[in-house]
Amino acid sequence: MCSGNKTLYPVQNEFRFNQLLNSMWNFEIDPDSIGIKEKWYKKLPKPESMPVPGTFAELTTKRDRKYYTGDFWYEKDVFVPSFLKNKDIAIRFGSITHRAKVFFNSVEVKTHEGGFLPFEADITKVVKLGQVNHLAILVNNKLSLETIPCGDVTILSDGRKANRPRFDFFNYSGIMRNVWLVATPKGKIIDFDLKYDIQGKSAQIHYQIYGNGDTAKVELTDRNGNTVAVQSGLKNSIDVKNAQLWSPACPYLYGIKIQLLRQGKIIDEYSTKIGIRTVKVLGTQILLNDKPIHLKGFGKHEDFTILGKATSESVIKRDFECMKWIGVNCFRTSHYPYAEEWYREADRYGFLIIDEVPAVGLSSYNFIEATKGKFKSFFTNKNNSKLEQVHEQEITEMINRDKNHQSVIAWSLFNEPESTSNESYHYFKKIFNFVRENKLDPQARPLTGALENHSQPDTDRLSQLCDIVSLNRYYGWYVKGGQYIQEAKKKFIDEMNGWERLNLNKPFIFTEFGADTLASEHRLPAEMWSQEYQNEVIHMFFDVFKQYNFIQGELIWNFADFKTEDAIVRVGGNQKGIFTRDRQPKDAAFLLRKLWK
Ligand code: EVA
Repeated sequence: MCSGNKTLYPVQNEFRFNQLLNSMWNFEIDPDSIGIKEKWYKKLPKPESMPVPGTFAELTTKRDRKYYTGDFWYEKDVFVPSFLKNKDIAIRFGSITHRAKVFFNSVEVKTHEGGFLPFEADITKVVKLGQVNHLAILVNNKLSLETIPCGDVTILSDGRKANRPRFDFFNYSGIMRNVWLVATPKGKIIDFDLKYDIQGKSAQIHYQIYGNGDTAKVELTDRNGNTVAVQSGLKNSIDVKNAQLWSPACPYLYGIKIQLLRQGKIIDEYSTKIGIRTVKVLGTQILLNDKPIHLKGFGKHEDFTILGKATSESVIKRDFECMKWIGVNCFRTSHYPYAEEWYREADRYGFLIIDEVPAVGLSSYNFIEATKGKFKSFFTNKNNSKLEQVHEQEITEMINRDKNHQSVIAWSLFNEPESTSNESYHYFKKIFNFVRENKLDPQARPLTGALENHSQPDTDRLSQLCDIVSLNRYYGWYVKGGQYIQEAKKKFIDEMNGWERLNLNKPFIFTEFGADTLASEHRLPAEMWSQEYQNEVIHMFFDVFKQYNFIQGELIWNFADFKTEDAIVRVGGNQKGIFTRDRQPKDAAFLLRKLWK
């Protein structure tokens, strides 16, 4: 069982109530961090309006606001109806980037570190029922080497702070996911674990319910709402004869209703959808429901024009429609856990997810320098114990949040950290052991992490920790691009021969490969940045993939173009998308559709 924040996705029934608080809120920046001293949590002095979910960086017309770094505040009046008396009442945030202090009726009720996972602020003791209450949140978006994602802050000549991300996506911040008022009974279901066994045509669902009742009743229903099985007890198994298994080809979902009882009386209820499926690694194969599966898909981002990283169910739907059209079955939530609504919809669409913690930027070089052999150690710096603690906290919260999604098939514990030194090995050995020894995931799904180009067969130290070895490779782009693409292919094959010789007996997947491409550019012969060149790189990679039978998947970088910081290698952001930022296909989309279908 995981420790840390436990916060089930809100549901509404006889016992539970929730209300979305999304709307225009009040907002004010606090560049001199005077808000606490001047009691801004009582009332903001000069607020402007700001949408929740939303992010100021994508909405402003001013550069200093776009890159604003430091403290800022949100404020909202919340009426809490009196019919919620005798309930536990909380404000639930889908996430706040990157850290938050929550005040309710001027009382500090919660602090939370980490910008991509949900948390609840319990307001039961300070709420005024039947009245308008005051909610204020102090947010801070500074990057540091002690938190994830990693970066640092520089001071500009006019005294302003400026974030320097060590990662290649725009550092959008604020309240970018849903916010709810939630009310739950005093005696309640706090959490539940599910585990599956499949034998031929039947399956067993092993469940454990955490809560303050003395027993539970669990009902499983089929797609049409007919009862399939009923079981009782806080910990037990449900037999399912003729089980319909969940897979990308047939994402069959059952309904599960959990009722918690105390002295024979139902005190709480929680319902959701579940799919029956198993995931295992066997030798060099990844098995879904005991059958080998080849992963086809993308590394993605939460990113869209005007929205930044703000959750939009329309974007989720459009992305998944494009992914169905192109014929993929998988994506990685590079480089942070996405909003919960992505996973709920992936369960329904039948997409497999490699769920990634925001451990990006844990290195002293960036993705371009990495290919040029620059090296300076990151893990010798003295901040590592704080970093490790935050890293572990975020893994715990991620697994806890997403463990019951059938779409999630693996956990990615890092993206491109320093990976060749003793220090990095020891750091990550602790991280991987933390997950395994504490049995954070009841389903013990495979662990992985994305390795950059320094991690060659003779230098890498982290693949030994991984159940699946994931490679990010830019042959034909950062390594020997354009007219040198033949050399790139040779180097790539040399590397893969090296891994083959090592005979790790593990599945390999490619979690990144690709080329920046402007949708406006056509070139004959193909040149870098043209659509023809993106196709050439894809052909080159697929050609090599088919030569090695331990390669079990390819997730191309990236699903769509996305916003980054300004840089001389970025034209309006990263252009490696197979779709444009507004989700229209580049030529490569048609090629991939042929290759994947
Ligand atoms: C790129 N390369 O250069 C990508 C980055 C990504 O966007 C990487 O993992 O190695 C990174 O974040 O396009």
